[in-house]
Amino acid sequence: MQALAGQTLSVPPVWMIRQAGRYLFDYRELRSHYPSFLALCYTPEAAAEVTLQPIRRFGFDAAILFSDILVIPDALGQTVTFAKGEGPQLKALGGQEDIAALKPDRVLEHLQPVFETVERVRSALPPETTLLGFCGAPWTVATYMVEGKGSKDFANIRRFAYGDPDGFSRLIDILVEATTQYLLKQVEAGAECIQLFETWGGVLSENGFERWVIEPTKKIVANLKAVHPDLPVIGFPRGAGLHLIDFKQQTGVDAVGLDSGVPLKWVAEKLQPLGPVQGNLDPMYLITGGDEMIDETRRILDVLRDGPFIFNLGHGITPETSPENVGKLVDFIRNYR
Ligand code: 1CP
Repeated sequence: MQALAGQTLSVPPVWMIRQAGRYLFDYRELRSHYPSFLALCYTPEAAAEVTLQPIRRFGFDAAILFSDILVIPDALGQTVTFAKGEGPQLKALGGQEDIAALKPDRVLEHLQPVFETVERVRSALPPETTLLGFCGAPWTVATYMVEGKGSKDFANIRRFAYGDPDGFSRLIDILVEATTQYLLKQVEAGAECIQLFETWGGVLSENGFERWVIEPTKKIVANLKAVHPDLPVIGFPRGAGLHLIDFKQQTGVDAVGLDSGVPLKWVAEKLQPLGPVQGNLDPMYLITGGDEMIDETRRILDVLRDGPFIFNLGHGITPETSPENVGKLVDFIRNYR
């Protein structure tokens, strides 16, 4: 919370995207008792336990709620399944009738178990550990709703957004509203900071990024801050490149998450003076381990620790990650001067 408020700390705080999950034996064991991934997400006692596992093991400075960005389409009535080894599957939205059939009114009721998870985690966490709530940003969530699954070229959604912007904006407006309501409830339940994951922001044209990433994010941030002026919001527009400056300045987010490709000298000169940054170790270094992982971590710390900074990965931990390397990384960060 201090780093998010703009303080430069001698030891930067650290947490990791996907820190809870498949690389931990304890997670796989617990997961095996649930019929589906979403069933686990909607069982507060279990989801709280998964959130806490990496905190107990590694002592991260922040816990991230265990859930998924795709609970929003699920709550809107577009059934989501996670087939084993294949990632998410949704019945792709076919047109305006499908958008009109979404059910924004039932979102909060459907997601009630998530709020209970947040309450349970907050009361179990040490007071010095920040609890992060999160949500997918509208564009990224819409990619799954329109493509029906993860995509390589995002052809269907780009055709929709570029060819019928007014029709597409109806979907984005529904997502802005649902996301706002959902995040406000997370905060009410005990989330102290919110991260917005814009994983697929980098596939858009310049105008597309402005209209479908910056504009909706700006609305959500304004909606949240209207109720909670001091709530810190982290935006993570993966692949945004040179858009990062506009993203920071125009959306009103407090901090910006960096993917592993962003040049750090540029960040230190142009972006970090505008506010805290978070990132950006390539998660593959958690698999290589060794001197390579430590050298790369030192490089990141050396460039970014003279300003407000939160250590993180540039993308999510992969299932093959060795928990031992995660422990070594955290030790190195905590002891490096
Ligand atoms: O048990 C399993 O097999 C499920 C694997 C899994 C897990 C552990 C999925 C399916 N989601 C999650 C948890 C998750 N997802 C968290 C929990 C908290 C934590 O970080 O520890 C978070 C924050 C997410 C966010 C998420 N889900 C994003 C944004 C972040 C990112 O990695 O870019 C995205 C794109 C998703 C969609 C999703 N959910 C699951 C998968 C396999 C995917 C990706 C599909 C694809 O690549 O398109």
